[in-house]
Amino acid sequence: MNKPAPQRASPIGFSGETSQSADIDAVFELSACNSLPQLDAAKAKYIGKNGIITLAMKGLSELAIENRKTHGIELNRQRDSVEKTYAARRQVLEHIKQYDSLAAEAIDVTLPGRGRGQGGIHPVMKTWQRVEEIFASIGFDVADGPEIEADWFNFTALNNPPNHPARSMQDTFYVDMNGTDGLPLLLRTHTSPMQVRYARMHAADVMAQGKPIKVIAPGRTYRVDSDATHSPMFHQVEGLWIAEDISFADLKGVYTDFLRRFFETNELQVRFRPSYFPFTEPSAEIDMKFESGPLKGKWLEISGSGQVHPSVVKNFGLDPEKYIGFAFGSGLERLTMLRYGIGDLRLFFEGDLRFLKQFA
Ligand code: 2NL
Repeated sequence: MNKPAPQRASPIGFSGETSQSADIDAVFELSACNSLPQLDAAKAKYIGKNGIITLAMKGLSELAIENRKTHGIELNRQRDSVEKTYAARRQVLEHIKQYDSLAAEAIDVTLPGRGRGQGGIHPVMKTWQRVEEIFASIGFDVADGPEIEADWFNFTALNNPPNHPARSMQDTFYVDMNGTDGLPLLLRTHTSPMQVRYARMHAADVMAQGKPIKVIAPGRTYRVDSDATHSPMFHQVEGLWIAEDISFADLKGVYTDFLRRFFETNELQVRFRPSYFPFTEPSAEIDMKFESGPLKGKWLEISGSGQVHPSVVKNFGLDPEKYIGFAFGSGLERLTMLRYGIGDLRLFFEGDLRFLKQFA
């Protein structure tokens, strides 16, 4: 006689013939559930209101009295087994759920920051840094000071006559506020006022200890001027060396050394060409010529300079009969353009990343 193949999915038969237990299927099914709703549905299938085991329990009353007890015990065991499996699987799924949500919230502290562009140093600032380094290495102090100046420091102390065009509204930005002298404050037109301040602060040391005034003043300067070759704000570095015996020969030596180091070549020449500035006498333009490279053979204007005018030395608080020296003033934009071969001054102020990134 052919025995029917055991049917795993069927509950205990009321006939008592089926030895297969519903709880074995339930254990398989519940253990394979991958979500809490799926697990709840599987539990309901067996021990819910109309679950297989529940219905079998309800059917107990229809059994012959002598079978009821064994079937009842068996069904209770099956129900307990389903409940235990349910509880165990539920705990596992809850752990997985918690682990997943923690993993989703986790921050990888080793990842690089998002959306932060890498900044870079502006080419004019690179020049500023190089200029400071080079002059500091040959014994110059670096001085920094106010960009809003008093008339006296910017003009009068520097021998700038009252009728000079630099003092006019067309050339200088005036501030709507007066200084202690009753004259309007202004945006400094050069960094010389800082050197005047520095010289006056150190004049006593010069006289008492014979310490020279040896300083550069780099920084922002302002003039009412705006075209292809002039910007209302530009950068300057001025230098000043005052002692008892500082001459044009020292100026030529210092400035030539500076240029050779700044442009990283010894193949350049320097010449002085007579000029005029109110604060120096005599005055000279410094020209330079590369003897190699793309700018080879052309004399280029690079700086103004001169022997500091005796009245200016006097305004430093020093005796012009005893103290003498030189000053120079160079544009940082001009130095930068020559060093990198930049043809248009306006590129420095437009903030175009295609230009700036080349220096980052
Ligand atoms: C120019 C001219 C120059 C100076 C700047 C100076 C500073 C003091 C005293 C005397 Cl405190 N002179 N500075 C001297 C000569 C020329 O610059 O047009 N530069 C681009």
